Amino acid sequence: MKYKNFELLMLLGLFWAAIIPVVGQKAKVPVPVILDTDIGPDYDDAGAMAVFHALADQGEVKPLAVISCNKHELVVPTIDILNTCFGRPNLPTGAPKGKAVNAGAGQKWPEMLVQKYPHKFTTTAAAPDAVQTYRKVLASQPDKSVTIITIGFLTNLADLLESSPDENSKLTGTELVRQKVKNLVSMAGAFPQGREYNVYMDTLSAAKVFEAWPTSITLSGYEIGSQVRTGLRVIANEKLQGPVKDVFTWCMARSEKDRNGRQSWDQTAVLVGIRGVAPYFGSKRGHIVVNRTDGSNTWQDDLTGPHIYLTEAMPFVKVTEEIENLMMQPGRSAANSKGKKK
Ligand SMILES: [Ca+2]
Repeated sequence: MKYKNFELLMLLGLFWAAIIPVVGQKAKVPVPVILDTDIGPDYDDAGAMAVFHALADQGEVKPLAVISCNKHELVVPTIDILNTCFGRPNLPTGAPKGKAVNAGAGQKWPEMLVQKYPHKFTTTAAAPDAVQTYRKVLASQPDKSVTIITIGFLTNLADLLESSPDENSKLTGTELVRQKVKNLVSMAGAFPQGREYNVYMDTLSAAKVFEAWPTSITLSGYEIGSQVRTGLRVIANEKLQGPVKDVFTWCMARSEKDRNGRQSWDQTAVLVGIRGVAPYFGSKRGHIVVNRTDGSNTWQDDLTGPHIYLTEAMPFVKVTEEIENLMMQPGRSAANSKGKKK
């Protein structure tokens, strides 16, 4: 009897050991996200897409689409390569069809990627209209559920606000955003003031979005990502293979100023868009104000304002470590380690 009681206790112990972590864990609800990128001119977008897919693999984000805000011919092929290598080749995409920036990469790293990895889109122009993709994806989602993360120009979002009812939704663009979007997170601006690339490259779109967007906006400014230098551990990681490591290896070798890692503006926006501001950053509430003549911005403090910008909270070295860890997740696809052109 004594032995049997002991056995029973052991079984009960095992039962609780198995059940307690499940009960104690906060259930993760994946955040539905549309990512909007200019991928090419800088390679932090490649790092940001790695973070995006790593968090999707961990069940923290439900990727809805990855859309280009840049007309350069290799942007959508590059998005396609990364989505494919991370095991999500069929994510909806899109590209601007109207007036938009056309900016390639000085270091020609997208040219290197398209030579090496499979992709079905051979040009950006072959992708569907970005606004149509936004409208279709947003219309299919529950109300007030979608987070949009922009790590490029605000072109598509300005066009989306102006869009008319269509077969996807009877709502105007502004109405559709108000109904479906929970929050917009943008790597844009400099705080409390400055002149930042994603704003000044398409100033009018940025001004329009920041004035008229009908949900809250979280801004990761220039001064945040510039303190987060990633890449050294990525390129030194012998177990890691695939396009993200290739891009960082290629670009860091070609840029003296990146020898200690590349500044990681876009990764900060993806991290915050999916996991939230805390514990990584603090924030300041108010309004961003864009100067339409030169694309610079200022800031007005306002405790009831619709915008926040990120401030330092966790030491930047810890944020860097967290982001770099996510950039080194291997991804789900075998193609990630056996890149080969179709
Ligand atoms: Ca970018």
